[in-house]
Amino acid sequence: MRTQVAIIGAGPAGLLLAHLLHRGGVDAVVIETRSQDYVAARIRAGILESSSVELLESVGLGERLRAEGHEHRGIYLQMPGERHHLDFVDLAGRSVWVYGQTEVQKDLVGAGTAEVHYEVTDVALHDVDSARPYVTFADSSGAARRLEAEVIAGCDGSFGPSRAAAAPADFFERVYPYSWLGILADVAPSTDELIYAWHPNGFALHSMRSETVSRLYLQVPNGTDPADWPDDRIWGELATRLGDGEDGWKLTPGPVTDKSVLPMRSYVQTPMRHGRLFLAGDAAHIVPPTGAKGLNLAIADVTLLSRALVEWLKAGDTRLADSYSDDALRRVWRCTHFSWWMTTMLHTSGDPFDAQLQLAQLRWVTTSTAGATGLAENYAGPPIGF
Ligand code: FAS
Ligand code: PHB
Repeated sequence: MRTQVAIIGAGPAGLLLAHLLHRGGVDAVVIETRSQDYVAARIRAGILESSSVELLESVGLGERLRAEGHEHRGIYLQMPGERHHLDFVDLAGRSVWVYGQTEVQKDLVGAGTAEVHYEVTDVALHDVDSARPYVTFADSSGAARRLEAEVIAGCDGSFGPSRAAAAPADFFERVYPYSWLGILADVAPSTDELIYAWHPNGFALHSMRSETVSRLYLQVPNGTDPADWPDDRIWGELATRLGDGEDGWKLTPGPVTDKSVLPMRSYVQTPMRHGRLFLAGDAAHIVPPTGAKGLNLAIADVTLLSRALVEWLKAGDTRLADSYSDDALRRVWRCTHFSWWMTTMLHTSGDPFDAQLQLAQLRWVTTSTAGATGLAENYAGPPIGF
């Protein structure tokens, strides 16, 4: 098999890259270990920055988003006895959109612009330092295949082979001493916009997917078994941490349809390129989801990468390809810092000094325009390619 760009991974980074390259007249082939149904059903991110929405709209992927997504002006920050609204549009001139990653994935598959080989195995990258890199794998029938390309894009997330193939590289990692227990529930959200709550028992987040589906999270110790958290225990703890009963506010429970535990860590691998192998999305970096950045960073990476590869493979101009890693890492580090800051500000450690520092930060960002603007600018996100 031969193509111009071999893309490993059919998550949002891989599929969006294939879509953008198709629009730029560059051929690509995507290979994916999981089945199409499995990838489509994975429950992941829920928030799109304005710049992500504008990008998706600009390439014909915005119709359902605009029709079914929900624009939010901001978020609530909560401490025991007080809830403050931060209006990102007033503070930073930008909103965010609630539109699940599963929906983005559905729109990307629906675009029909990517050639994807699902359920492949034994994927290996070869000669990434040469002018003729290639990927070997077994296709879904078990037949050995060789995909020759001019460039390989590693969009295979945190457990794919591209990270190692991009070595030698520097990597930076921070593992947090807590995880998130996340639920999906068939119940209307009890809030109009997201609530991020600090509580002595631990962090809680009330998000949503639609008018009838809520998405909520609880800080839990690492290694928590979801089986130890029956639905009524989850709803009880969410009610406590989110301030059920305060100022007449009620958290309405409902049937839980999905329950999972997500460990929290920050990871950045630099550079995001090695020879003719380019990394994008979770293959290059992981952020704790407190800043709602993971999916948006993947979108920003492949927007830059697609422009670089079109310039290179269509016009022979390698300047954007040569600066891709530095260009992408500016946003990656900005978002890595913000995700770390939101995480360490909102998750309790049991240390009373930490707790006072966290409350002082929260009081600052909820009472000072300067503090609130800083949070708003980062949460709503910088323009792509800043
Ligand atoms: P992805 O991991 O989505 O896609 C990588 C793809 O590569 C996968 O389909 C995988 O099967 C495939 N792959 C792996 N190895 C391969 C191989 N050897 N060969 C071929 N294919 C291979 N972000 C948020 O903003 N908010 C959230 O609430 C949130 N929740 C999350 C929950 C979980 C459990 C996880 C893991 C992540 C979550 N994220 C969240 C982050 C998430 O949204 C990612 O940022 C986003 O999926 C990044 O997209 P990709 O880079 O495409 O990586
Ligand atoms: C979600 O809706 O899944 C979500 C929203 C905001 C976050 C993390 C997850 O910070």
